[in-house]
Amino acid sequence: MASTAARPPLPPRAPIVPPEDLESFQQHLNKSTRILALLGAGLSASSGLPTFRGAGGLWRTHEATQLATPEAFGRDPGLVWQFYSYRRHKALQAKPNPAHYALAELARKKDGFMTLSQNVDGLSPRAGHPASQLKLLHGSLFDVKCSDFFCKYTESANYTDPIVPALEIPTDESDPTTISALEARAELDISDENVALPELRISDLPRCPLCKKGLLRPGVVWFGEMLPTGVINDIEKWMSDSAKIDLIMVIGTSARVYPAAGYVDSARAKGARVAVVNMDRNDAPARGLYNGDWFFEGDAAKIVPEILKSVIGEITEMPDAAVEA
Ligand code: BJW
Repeated sequence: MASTAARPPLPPRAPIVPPEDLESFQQHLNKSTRILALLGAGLSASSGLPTFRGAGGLWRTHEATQLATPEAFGRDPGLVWQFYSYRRHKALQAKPNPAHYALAELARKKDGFMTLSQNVDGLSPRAGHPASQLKLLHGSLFDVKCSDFFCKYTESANYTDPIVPALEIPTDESDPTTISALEARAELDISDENVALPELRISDLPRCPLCKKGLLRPGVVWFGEMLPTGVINDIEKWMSDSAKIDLIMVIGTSARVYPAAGYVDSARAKGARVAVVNMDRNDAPARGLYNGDWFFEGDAAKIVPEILKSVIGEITEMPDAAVEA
């Protein structure tokens, strides 16, 4: 028979951010009208998506950043497509976490809040972040475009997974534990280098439907490529709309990639105080932190909803603005 004795009370939970930092940050947030956020891969880490550098930064035997170049695509488009096809698949399986929802809610509560995201995973749009307050600096995994310089074909919101049959995650039909291709797809992780990948022929890869000549490529910004002109212009306009910026939150990014990282300095030059949310205390912006800045150490998915609570209230379970089939 179950005991009826009362359980001893649980010890109080340690606060996830130091109360004095939380209080001073929230006082500043509450009165801020012009706010920026610079987002990076750490924001989506607790949604199960790997980051680029440090732990999780390897894909099979390749550095993720080495695959994100036009040269890598030119050399081995099959390998680069396998990398991006895997990332599209993982991003479609992932769900936005409380930090994505909290930032979307902050955008609804404060007109003067603008988010600059380096992420290409589609989780902020799926959390309902207002599009007019979200600038995707590095494009999207779900945009594709022709790799031929002279062809201007682009396509957005392409969620076909895999984008062509040859990029299907391989399943071993001879393995009796493989009950169905669907189940195997969920279990197999092609980032594991022990999973054999099929040899791809160029003719297996997605081809441009317009010029019929060039290969399609992911609509993301690779090293050495320009960020989308419209996005850069919108940000410059937002920056010059007022002489002052009150706050920039730098969330889950190593802040090492330019021009994105440069927005921290631009905001500071307009008076912004800087609040960093990161798992790693060494990953402060390149020019360091100043008096009056904040560093919130830990998982963005837990910290962001906590520090924004004074404006957005409690984040409850929200619907996923689902990707159309
Ligand atoms: C957590 C967490 C948790 C973990 N909670 N936190 C000036 C100086 C020097 C160099 C340059 C310069 N200007 C330009 C350059 C060159 C280059 C560059 O910046 N190089 C640097 C590496 C030095 N920049 C470019 O080439 C850019 N283009 C350009 O400038 O064009 C100019 C031009 C003009 C005219 C003609 C032609 C060109 C383009 C940069 C494009 C970057 N692209 C990528 C790939 C996108 C596609 C894809 O996703 O595959 O963008 S690279 C990769 O890095 C990706 C990311 O968006 C970006 C930033 O990475 P991020 O998000 O910061 O991730 P990580 O892994 O680095 O950090 C994760 C962080 O999270 C860590 O701090 C963790 O601790 C933390 N974390 N878990 C909180 N749970």
